[in-house]
Amino acid sequence: MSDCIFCKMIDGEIKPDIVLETDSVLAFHDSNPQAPTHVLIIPKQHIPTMNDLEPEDVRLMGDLSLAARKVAEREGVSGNFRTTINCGRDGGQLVFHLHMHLLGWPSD
Ligand code: D5M
Repeated sequence: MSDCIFCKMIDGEIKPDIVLETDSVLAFHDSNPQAPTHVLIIPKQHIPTMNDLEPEDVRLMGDLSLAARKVAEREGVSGNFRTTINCGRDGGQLVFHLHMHLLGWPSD
């Protein structure tokens, strides 16, 4: 999608602060952090929202979850994080390329 900011990151046109990259997933620091650690984990495939998921995307959603685990480890928040996927404008979604927020806090 040529006008999608997250696709531009995947294509290298915009350079995010990357935490993790795999064949199917990119993870980078959110530009407007809502917690000490705030990382977005996105599929490289352009899927606008959760409402657009198809049965063949099950593996990809698993990839997102495994990436979240690795991101939490890398960021040192394995014991203290949560993930959220906003769906639709009234669900708080601003960027229409499916993404998982990982919000994490350091241990005491
Ligand atoms: O979350 C969209 C998120 O995308 C929001 O937390 C800001 C983040 N964002 C937007 N542009 C950028 C860039 N350029 N770098 C990093 N993070 C960005 P949503 O769930 O759609 O409300």
